[in-house]
Amino acid sequence: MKLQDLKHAGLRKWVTEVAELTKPEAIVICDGSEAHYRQLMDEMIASGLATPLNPDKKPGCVNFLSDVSDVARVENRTYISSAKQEDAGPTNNWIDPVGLKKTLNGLYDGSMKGRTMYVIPFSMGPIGSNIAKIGVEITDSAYVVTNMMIMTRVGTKVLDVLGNDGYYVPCLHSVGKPLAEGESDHGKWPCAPIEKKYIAHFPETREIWSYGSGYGGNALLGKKCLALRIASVIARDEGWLAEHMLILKISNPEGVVKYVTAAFPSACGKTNLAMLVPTIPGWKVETIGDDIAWMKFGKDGRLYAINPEAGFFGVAPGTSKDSNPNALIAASKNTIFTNVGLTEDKDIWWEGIGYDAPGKLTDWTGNEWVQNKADKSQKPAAHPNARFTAPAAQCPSIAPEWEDPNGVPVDAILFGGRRPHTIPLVHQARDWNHGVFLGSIVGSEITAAALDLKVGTVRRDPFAMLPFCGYHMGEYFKHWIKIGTRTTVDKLPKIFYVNWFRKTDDGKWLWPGYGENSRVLKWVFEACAGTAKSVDTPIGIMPTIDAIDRPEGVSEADMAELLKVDREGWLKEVEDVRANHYPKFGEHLPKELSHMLDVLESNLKDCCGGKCCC
Ligand code: GTP
Ligand code: SPV
Ligand code: MN
Repeated sequence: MKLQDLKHAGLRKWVTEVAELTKPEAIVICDGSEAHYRQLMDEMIASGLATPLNPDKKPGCVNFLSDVSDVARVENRTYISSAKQEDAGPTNNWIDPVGLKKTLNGLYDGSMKGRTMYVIPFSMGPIGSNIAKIGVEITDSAYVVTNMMIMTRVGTKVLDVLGNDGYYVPCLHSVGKPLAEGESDHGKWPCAPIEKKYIAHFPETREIWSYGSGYGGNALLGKKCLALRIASVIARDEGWLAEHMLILKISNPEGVVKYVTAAFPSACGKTNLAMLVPTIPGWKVETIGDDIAWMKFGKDGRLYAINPEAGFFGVAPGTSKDSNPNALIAASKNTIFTNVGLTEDKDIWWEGIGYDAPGKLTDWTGNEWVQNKADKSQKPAAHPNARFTAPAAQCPSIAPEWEDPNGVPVDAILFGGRRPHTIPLVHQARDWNHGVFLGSIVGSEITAAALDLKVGTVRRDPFAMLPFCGYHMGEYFKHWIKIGTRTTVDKLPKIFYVNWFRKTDDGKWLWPGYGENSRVLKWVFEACAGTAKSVDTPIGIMPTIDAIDRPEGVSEADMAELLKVDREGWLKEVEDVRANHYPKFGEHLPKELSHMLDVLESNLKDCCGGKCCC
């Protein structure tokens, strides 16, 4: 398809203007066909950017090795460029849009020289459904095109829905590495240095301009940029929620179904929970989505969730037959791997895959690597944020209704993060506003999913949306409070706070996690059904000590520790939220939340005066 064949005059004009600025060698409109996918993959294999994997072991799969500066999202180069700085709020980087566009126009000038410019029409959500949002990404990266073809719905069908004048979110992307006459990438991942990377969002005009990075959330612009940062602004205006949440379906042995969404920060277990294989007999978990949920009210006054994506961009390390067999099967064919280790016979390997590295590997930096388990400081073969891009339809646990444009009715919302201490295995909010409070104070140890942060330190990551909220976080809290007033209490999802990541003093996991998390989901299910054994505590509603069956290896004392109200730890939380977290939001902090903080503090202080269970 040629540029002239684009029926949509506005789109044709935008593509023409971008081409004039970026000066590509050719323009290709992506039709979304398998033939185009194959052609692009063959080109990238021929140029040495992609390594084809062993067709007997991983048919249709490739591995890419990225640049060291391009292995994860870069939060300090990500901008919410609203007209007023106040509207971006205290948690986002802000640059005045006029200045930023000037800088970026300078960088985009000639940035696609020697490269093909691809135009990707894509739909977040099933094509043509009334909840879907259309975007068009212009990019000079074939890696981005092929990943977008897995992660979203791409092609001429989207252009048909767009018609002559339909609305789309323009998403501009360049890797920022123009090629001189006759120059090629020579198998080297193209990108710009960190200080030239910009992941820019213009919330008022609903535009995304990304420059200099080819990786994941920085470059696949339908995902974090559109479906979260821009969509959160649209959701605020239209009265719904765009969230960093998995969506799962859980059925009890009698076949009763509940739907659960869960917001955990990056690399904190969403994909794993979404694909969980229960260890308790008769229970079943199926997957609707693993990263993003759009939740809107249905006519019946309940919140319905849809997964706007079509694939999984999942963390590879730690994924094994034991921890997440469904992800391994989903990624066993037609999958793009990025930054994993490769065996001599061109199979994948990564830390935590469940078996030792078979012989010599090529690590993610392209060097020979031989496992040395005695050397605790050995660098990993796979980058800790190595990823697989796999079609959702290939996942054995995918629920039949995963593409239902009406979404699924949400019974429970979980918040969580990596907290080695203080936060119990599970507790339940007393009501919606208490749940919003719990979401607002979520903290988590930083993971390798962001390049520029210190791994392991705890930071507040409200609603797991710290890097993904497109406007003032205090206003976002208010939006959540408001959502709770839009329906009757009985129709609202129940809210829970979970923590799979408690550690003992000698650094061991106190809870085995993964499939064993089904025991906690069962209690959540029962709490929604009104049959859970629970007790009121200063921090909220908690399971009684015998309410959750203990998995092997968890003693009664461990369980008591996991379900304890750590009064001193919580008082420190209160102090930190009061001194360091909430003050950031100033006048934008909803009074309901400061009230909840006061209630929590007085509950904790009074707890020996009656209510206490600790
Ligand atoms: P993003 O794609 O970055 O949003 O990550 P995610 O939230 O989907 O996290 P994912 O499920 O990919 O898990 C990230 C890492 O946490 C992997 O290395 C997992 O093995 C590990 N993990 C997931 N669930 C558990 C758990 O229950 N317990 C423990 N200890 N580790 C877990
Ligand atoms: C995350 O970091 O939360 C991810 C990976 O899901 S990325 O698409 O790179 O944002
Ligand atoms: Mn994510």
